Amino acid sequence: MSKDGLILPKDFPQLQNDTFLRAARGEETEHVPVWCMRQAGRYLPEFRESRAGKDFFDTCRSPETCCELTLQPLRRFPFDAAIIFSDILVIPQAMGMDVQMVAGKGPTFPDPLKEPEDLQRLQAKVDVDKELGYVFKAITLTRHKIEGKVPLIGFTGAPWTLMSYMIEGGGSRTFSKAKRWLYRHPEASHMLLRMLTDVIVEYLLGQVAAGAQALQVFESHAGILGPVEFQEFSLPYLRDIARCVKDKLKEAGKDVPMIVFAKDAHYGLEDLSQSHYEVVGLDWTIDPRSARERTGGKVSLQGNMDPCAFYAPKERISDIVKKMLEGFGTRGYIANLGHGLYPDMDPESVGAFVEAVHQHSKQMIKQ
Ligand code: 1CP
Repeated sequence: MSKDGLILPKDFPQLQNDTFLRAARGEETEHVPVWCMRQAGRYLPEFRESRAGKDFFDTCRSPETCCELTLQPLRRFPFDAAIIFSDILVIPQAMGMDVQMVAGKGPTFPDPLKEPEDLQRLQAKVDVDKELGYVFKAITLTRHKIEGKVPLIGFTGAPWTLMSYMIEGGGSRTFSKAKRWLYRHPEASHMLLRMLTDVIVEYLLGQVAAGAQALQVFESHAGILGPVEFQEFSLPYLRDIARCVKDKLKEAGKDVPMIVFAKDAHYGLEDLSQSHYEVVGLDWTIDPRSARERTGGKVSLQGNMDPCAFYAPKERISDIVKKMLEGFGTRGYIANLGHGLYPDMDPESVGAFVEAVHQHSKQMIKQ
C-alpha cells in the first residue's frame, strides 16, 4: 500500500483467463471470448442502485465506485474481459472544458468551442497524472480487485469523436457545427486533432502503466464523416495513436493489444486493418464474411451483433450468435455487440448471449 492508502500498480494477481488476449493476437483459443460494450451500464439494477442520485462525472472521479461498477457485470456473467468504468469525455475536461451530464439529455458542454480562437482556451500540454490520475487509480484498484479473473481493458475516445463533442457541445443528429470546422477551418481542425492525439497517447500510456491489459479507441462518430474526410481527419490520427503508444510500450518492454472501433466507417475497413491495431471492432451493419475478406486475415475482428437483437427471445439470440460465429470463424475473433447495450435491455438476454458464444464456439472449435 502507498502512503495515501491506494494500491500500487504492481504485484497484480495472476491472470487466469487470457482467452481475450490470445484472440486479440490471432492465437488459438478453446472458445471465442466475449464481452459487451457498455457492459457496466444502466441495464443492471445494481448499476442503477450504485449510481442513484450521484453526479456522473463525480462517479468517474471515484476509483472505488468505478471499480465496483466495472466488476458488477462480471459477478453475473462469465465475460472474458472487463472494461474500466469511465467516459471518453474526461479528456476534454482535462483540457480545461466544462462537461456536465444532464439527465435525459446526455453529456453537455455549456461553453463549447465556436471559432478557432477558442483553441486558446484549451490546455495544450496536459499533465495526465494530475488531471486524469483518478482514472489510473481506478484501473490499478480494479486490476487488484478483479483477482486475475479476466483482463482489464482501458479506453479513450478518438480525436475526431472528442473534437465533435467539444464543438457541438453534446450529442447531435448531424454534428453539423463540428463538420463546419472541417470545411471552413481545416487548419484549426488539424491543430485541435493534433492536440487531442498528444493527450490521448499520454493518457493510454498512463492507463497501461496503471494496469490496463488492452486498449480500445472509440471513434464513435466516424460515420458522420464521408470517406474523404475520414482519410483526412480521422485515420491519420488513429494510426498515430497506435504507432506512438506501441513504440513507447516497446521501449518499456510491454506489448498490449489495441482495438480500434470506428463506428459506421465501412469505407475505411481496409485502411483500419493496416493501421497498427491488432483488432478492428465492427458495428452491426457489416457482414462478418465480407469483413474477413476485406481485412484479409491481417487483424482480429471484434463485434458485431445488433444490440437490438437482445429484444429477441433467447432461442433466437442463440441462432443469431451461431450465424455470427459461422460468419467470422472462431480464430482471431472476439464476440461483442456492434455498439453499446441500451438501458432497457434485459440482463437475461446478455446471459443468453454470453452462453451462446461460449457453447457454440466450443463445439465449432472441437470439430
Ligand atoms: O448515468 C449514466 O449511467 C449515463 C450513461 C453512461 C455510461 C454508463 C455514459 C454517459 N457513459 C457511460 C460509461 C461509458 N462511456 C463507458 C463504460 C464502460 C462500459 O462500456 O461498460 C464507456 C466505454 C463509455 C464511452 C463513451 N462515452 C462513448 C464511446 C462509446 C459509444 O457509445 O460510442 C461515447 C460516445 C460516450 C459519450 C457519452 N457518455 C454518456 C452518454 C449517454 C454518451 C453518448 C452521448 C451522445 O452522443 O448521445
